[in-house]
Amino acid sequence: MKQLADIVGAEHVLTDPDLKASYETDWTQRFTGSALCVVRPASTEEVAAVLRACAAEGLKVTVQGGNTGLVGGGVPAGGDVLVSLTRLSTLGTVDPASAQVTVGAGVTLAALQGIARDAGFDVGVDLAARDSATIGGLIATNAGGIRVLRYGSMRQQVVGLTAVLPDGSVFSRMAGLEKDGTGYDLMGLIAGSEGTLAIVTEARVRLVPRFRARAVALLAFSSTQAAVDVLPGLRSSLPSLAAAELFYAPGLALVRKHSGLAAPFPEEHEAYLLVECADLTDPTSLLVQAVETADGLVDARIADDAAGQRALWAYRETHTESISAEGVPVKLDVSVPVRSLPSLVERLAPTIAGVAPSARPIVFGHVNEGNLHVNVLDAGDLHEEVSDAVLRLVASLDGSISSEHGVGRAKVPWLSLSRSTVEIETMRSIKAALDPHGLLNPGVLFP
Ligand code: 2HG
Ligand code: ZN
Repeated sequence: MKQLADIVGAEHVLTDPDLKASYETDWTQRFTGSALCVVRPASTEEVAAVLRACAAEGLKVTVQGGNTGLVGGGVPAGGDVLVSLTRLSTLGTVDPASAQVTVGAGVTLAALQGIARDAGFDVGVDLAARDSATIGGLIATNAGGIRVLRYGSMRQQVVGLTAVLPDGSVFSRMAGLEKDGTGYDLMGLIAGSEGTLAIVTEARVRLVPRFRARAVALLAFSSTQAAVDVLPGLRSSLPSLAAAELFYAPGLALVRKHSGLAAPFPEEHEAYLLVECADLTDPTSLLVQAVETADGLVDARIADDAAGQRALWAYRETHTESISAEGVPVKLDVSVPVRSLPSLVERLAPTIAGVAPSARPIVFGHVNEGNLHVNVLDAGDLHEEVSDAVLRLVASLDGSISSEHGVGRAKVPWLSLSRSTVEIETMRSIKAALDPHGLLNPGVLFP
């Protein structure tokens, strides 16, 4: 501990239980672990020195960004050193020539969006936890969110990375080369490795154009199939399509209960699709036209002003907090090929009722990626059973047990439903090559 204090300063090594507490539990309250101490380095060099000191003492390390993860990946395993990266908060200056910017791992997504927008750009990734989620965590988990349809996940936004390997050596490729054909894609490998291979300390992020002109529509359908069926038409007629988010009547009811929002339509409908177009010129008339010609719609609302758009987004973006206000849910994040989405949704309720009859599933997600967030309230002590039943159903539809939240500690028992033995062994070989002593993020990813 003395050695860690020498590296980061005594005030940044927290051992007092009260001071450690907020780092030891995730915000959903589902995962808790006791850290030996919380260390808050402020530079790549300090992270490297902390890792060397921990390795010398045989201490394991868990890495944490904004602590907004949903699979327990950033919560201490117990008896390990928790390295919090929020002090790595350097904001670079946007380089307009390359449309890139360099930022520290502890910078929040909202702060990055702020400097990008001030310079006439934007960030390709966006998600509801933007005010707390950090760039390092977004990269480590290859976060997705609401813009994947247009710009891909976080991995696609990374053009440069500095990361500290478990032995304290530093990997740094920060030139921001858009083309680089020299061997393995190590940045792509570290992105999405959930802190099991290296600690990301700094990134060069590719920016996207800032589209100020927006139009948002909330579309109502009588089935998931109808909502899925309009997507190809929207995609082909709306080049400015930037988001397509799905939710259902039970989720909307919960959101309204906790937010006090008015009902969006005079009648309740089975499924809702929130779509957003973003462009240089006002996309409203194109969106109106696409909506008017779409088949299977039972109602629609379009907002062309910022306040109206925020109000429509609130129906979707307050799902997570409204669910948490009801209790601690079983939280699953799955994806299936889009054509199988209606079948998944149809089979979810009976599958869950089969193992937990009084459970209340709340489902929403990102339709373009076939990505459903399955939150199950009132599962009592049947969390494992519910997870197992849903994840097996997903696997039977060729889906993934974790679409965008990562495997963390929560999904480890089910990894083999999504990854073959050959794939898991290959991942283990990579882990053994980079982290032979299993120092980083013990218990995350691997069974
Ligand atoms: C979202 O899409 C996030 O809002 C959170 O991925 C999902 O709370 C969830 O299950
Ligand atoms: Zn999501």
